[in-house]
Amino acid sequence: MFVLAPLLLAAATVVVASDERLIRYGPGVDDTARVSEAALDFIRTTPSIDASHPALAGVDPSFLAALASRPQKTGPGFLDLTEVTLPDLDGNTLSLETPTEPLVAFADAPYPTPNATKYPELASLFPQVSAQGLGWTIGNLTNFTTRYYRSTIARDSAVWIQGQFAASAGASNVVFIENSFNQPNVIAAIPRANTSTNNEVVIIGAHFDSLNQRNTSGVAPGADDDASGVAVILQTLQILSKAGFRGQRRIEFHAYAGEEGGLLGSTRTAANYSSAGTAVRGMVEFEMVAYQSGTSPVISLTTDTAPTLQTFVTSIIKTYVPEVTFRTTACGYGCSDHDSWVDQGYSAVCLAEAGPRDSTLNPYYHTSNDTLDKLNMTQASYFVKAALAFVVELSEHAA
Ligand SMILES: *[C@@H]1O[C@H](CO)[C@@H](O)[C@H](O)[C@H]1NC(C)=O
Ligand SMILES: *[C@@H]1O[C@H](CO)[C@@H](O)[C@H](O)[C@H]1NC(C)=O
Ligand SMILES: *[C@@H]1O[C@H](CO)[C@@H](O)[C@H](O)[C@H]1NC(C)=O
Ligand SMILES: *[C@@H]1O[C@H](CO)[C@@H](O)[C@H](O)[C@H]1NC(C)=O
Ligand SMILES: *[C@@H]1O[C@H](CO)[C@@H](O)[C@H](O)[C@H]1NC(C)=O
Ligand SMILES: *[C@@H]1O[C@H](CO)[C@@H](O)[C@H](O)[C@H]1NC(C)=O
Ligand SMILES: *[C@@H]1O[C@H](CO)[C@@H](O)[C@H](O)[C@H]1NC(C)=O
Ligand SMILES: CC(=O)N[C@H]1CO[C@H](CO)[C@@H](O)[C@@H]1O
Ligand SMILES: [Zn+2]
Repeated sequence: MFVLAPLLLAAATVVVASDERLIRYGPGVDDTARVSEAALDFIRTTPSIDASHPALAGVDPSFLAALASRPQKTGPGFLDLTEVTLPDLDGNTLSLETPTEPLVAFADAPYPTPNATKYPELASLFPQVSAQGLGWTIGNLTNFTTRYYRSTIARDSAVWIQGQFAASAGASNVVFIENSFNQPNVIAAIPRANTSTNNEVVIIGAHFDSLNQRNTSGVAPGADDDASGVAVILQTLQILSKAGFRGQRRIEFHAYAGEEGGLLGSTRTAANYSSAGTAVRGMVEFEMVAYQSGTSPVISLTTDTAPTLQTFVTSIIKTYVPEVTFRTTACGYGCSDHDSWVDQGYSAVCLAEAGPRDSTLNPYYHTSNDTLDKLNMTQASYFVKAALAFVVELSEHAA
């Protein structure tokens, strides 16, 4: 069983005032802070933090020092755990667990060695990867003026994704996990073939909210960040559903809300799974996958988390996606939704077009110019191959 990391967890009662948020900014026991909404709004919308700015008066200096140490702010750089402390629609509150030792002992589950001979169906699934289909999804998602999690239309894009998921997976296999703001997480599943074999879940995810960092009320197309990741998980679902694929493990496709606010939707989802005792075999986040700065495709793997899963995913890409240049990159704490899973002791990694320090990173992200015309769907299509290989290898035979 590869359930939870061997961490000593102690439940803690957490009370958060209505004008403050509970932040975790690093893996250590004491790496938490209570920060006012106003100061957090400033932090969320400021690419480079100057700790002496008046808007940051009174903010925990260790939190500010941690933010300043990030390579460059791509993701929020912290986890906002406040969502976890809020009741769900049924009035149940998730238990917020505070680690009693540093969160360095990631679930280090053993993984198999990828073997293309053992999964011959992948060779027939790969030709169905469609660059055009990815562009269609990104085009439709960028058609929402914004997908900012606090906008008045924040829910519309979730409903659109629900419709797309349901068209492939069937409506009964799609659920919302509601958040305190008007943008739920959307989750689709391909149930396992045989309910008596393995109750672990294989997850691929991406966030569907977008951010215009200069003006949160402004246009925020978020084509690369992260409609591109949503397009990858949606197409993976479409291809597997069309083929009638069923593995020994359940496969889930997670579209997260409010990532730009502090991994809000994924912290709540991961805490929900942890509270329910759900075992996760492995989780991969797809975060900005369609911008190609050179003439050839690149896949970058983040190196901050889950060493054995990193080795497995590296090997998946080298085995099944030899067309790409493979790179590794440090992402920094709180850089995307996979960190919400790591925070709950699960094995999770992130795939992207580039790391936050790389000059090849999309220069348009978090602006009104993060649009489809800047992207290359051939580059994005290699991530669908990686996603297909990842979920088939980990679900089909339950090894
Ligand atoms: C957790 O997931 C279950 C099942 O999907 C759902 O009923 C419940 O509302 C979720 N809890 C929260 C806090 O979202
Ligand atoms: C790969 O899978 C094939 C078919 O299941 C098997 O015969 C072969 O021994 C496997 N190779 C390795 C290196 O495990
Ligand atoms: C965007 O929306 C407009 C108006 O509804 C529609 O005509 C167009 O086809 C859409 N474009 C994409 C790429 O979805
Ligand atoms: C389900 O798996 C169990 C354990 O491997 C096996 O005994 C059983 O025959 C399987 N059932 C079906 C319907 O495949
Ligand atoms: C932000 O964008 C909105 C909507 O386009 C606009 O009305 C507002 O003036 C902008 N605010 C700033 C400060 O540019
Ligand atoms: C898109 O990327 C592929 C390789 O991934 C390259 O062959 C192609 O020329 C690129 N297209 C454009 C329009 O840059
Ligand atoms: C978007 O691109 C246009 C045209 O290149 C440029 O004038 C504008 O400053 C850019 N806006 C942002 C927010 O980057
Ligand atoms: C469901 C949906 O909104 N689909 C639209 C996606 O974009 C195309 C145009 O590219 C429209 O024709 C679809 O109606
Ligand atoms: Zn993102």
